[in-house]
Amino acid sequence: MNALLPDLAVCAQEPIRVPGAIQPHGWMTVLSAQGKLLAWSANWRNADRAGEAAALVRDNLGALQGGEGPAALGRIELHGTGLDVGGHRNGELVLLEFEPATPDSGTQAPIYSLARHFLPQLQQARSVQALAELAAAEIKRLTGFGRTLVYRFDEEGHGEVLAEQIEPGYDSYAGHRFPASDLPAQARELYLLNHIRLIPNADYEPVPLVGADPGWDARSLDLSWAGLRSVSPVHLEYMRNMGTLASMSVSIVVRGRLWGLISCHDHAPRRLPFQTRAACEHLGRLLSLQIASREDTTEVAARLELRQLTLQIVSHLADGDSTLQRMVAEPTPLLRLAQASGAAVVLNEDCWTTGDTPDRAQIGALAKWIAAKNQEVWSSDRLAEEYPPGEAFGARAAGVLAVSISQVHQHLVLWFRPELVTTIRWAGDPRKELTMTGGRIHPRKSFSSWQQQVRGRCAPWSATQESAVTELRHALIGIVLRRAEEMAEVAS
Ligand code: BLA
Repeated sequence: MNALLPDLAVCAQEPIRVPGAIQPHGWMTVLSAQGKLLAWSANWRNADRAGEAAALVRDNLGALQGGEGPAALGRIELHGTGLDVGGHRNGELVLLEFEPATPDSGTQAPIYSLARHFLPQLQQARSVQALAELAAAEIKRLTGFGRTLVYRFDEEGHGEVLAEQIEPGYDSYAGHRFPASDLPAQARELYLLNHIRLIPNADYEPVPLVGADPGWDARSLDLSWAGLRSVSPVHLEYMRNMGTLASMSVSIVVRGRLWGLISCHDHAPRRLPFQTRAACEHLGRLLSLQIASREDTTEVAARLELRQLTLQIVSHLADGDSTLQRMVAEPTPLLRLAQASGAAVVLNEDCWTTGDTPDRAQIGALAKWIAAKNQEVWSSDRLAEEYPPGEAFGARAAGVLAVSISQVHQHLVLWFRPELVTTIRWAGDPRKELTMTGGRIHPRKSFSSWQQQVRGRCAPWSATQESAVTELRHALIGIVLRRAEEMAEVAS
């Protein structure tokens, strides 16, 4: 965003899966597949303790599958202290995680309330927005965090806050945008795999892992699935700058993509028992499925409508012996197909228009420029950035969608959309994203609202609209070919 700032790609280089350390709210013991003690966290009293703790769950390890998150292995009593145990396999290794035991919630277990109350509510919600609001409220109820947010990533990776629940004393981020660089690429990749992380206290000292073999490299141990994994120091600083001591985030994964996150904050440290975390992870999965289903329904309805409009346009043309310029004589379906405010049919040097468009000479020049790209479909929601003469079109045509219907001739249909001036409310000025001191990167310090006005763009052309005009293109080519054959027959 600014040449003076260091390259953000630096952020993506931090090897967050192998920090060689854990957070101090628990203990870790690492065993070989044969049950031999290989490594432990330095906060055990000594190696014997780490081994004793592991021995108490040894009989349960058979249930652990590889490639999955931690499973609950029950509760142990170690020298008078109750510990909840989770474990997972990672290749040849077994990683055991121990946390101070919390009272058992029995049939009040949070997972039951999800099935009984939350899922039926989700199923009744009609929009993605309504789903997000329900999820923000439910996760707040389950966890008691002071602020819970549901945010969605846009095409550029920025996070847009859709729903929020806050307690008094918490700043509101509702409607704000968080820059993509807050969450670098390797973290997004990890969060696609492991759907939940909890940082009970951002002010912690990491606890190193030590090996039975003094030559063992703690940074060789993959902690991708470990709940206790020590997190990036840059992110811890980010949390402290935000006034957040505890945080949890849950991935929203739709069709294999990281769609967004549920993010929870608290001014004070906060721990959550394993059962609550499992319920939150489950909530994330329910939400993800419901979002996918709402998006599919919307998509199917949109496709159906666009197909009907395409038929309307084509049947009108196929009726008489009219040529393509007849399309502008019945502008309603043509404009609705692309949700445009103007359209033009260009056949070589000739041009017919309807609605708000640049003038004919301008369209002619633009058509020539687009035709030279030799693409079947081309679009831009910020035309003047790519085609400087487009500056002169002003607010009435900030974006264009074009289909080319001949490889030989300059035959195009173009749709225009007016400028849509939008205001983005950033949670902190993204140009002050990060600073570098003493070779170390620091995240931004301020999260206060900063407004950016975006000009010169139209509403983005959707993939559904692009595929609708592609379909129209095929139909038009069919009509043109049939005409040519008929002409040939008449001539012969
Ligand atoms: C991680 N960044 C994160 C996480 C969140 C955010 C949620 C996941 C960890 C967690 O659950 O707390 C960002 N937090 C947000 C956003 C919102 C929020 C967008 O509440 C919006 C509501 N961060 C920076 C810069 C760098 C950076 C400049 O700001 C890099 C130089 C790095 N953020 C960074 C890294 C992680 C991260 C490396 C991964 C932390 C880990 O899992 O180890």
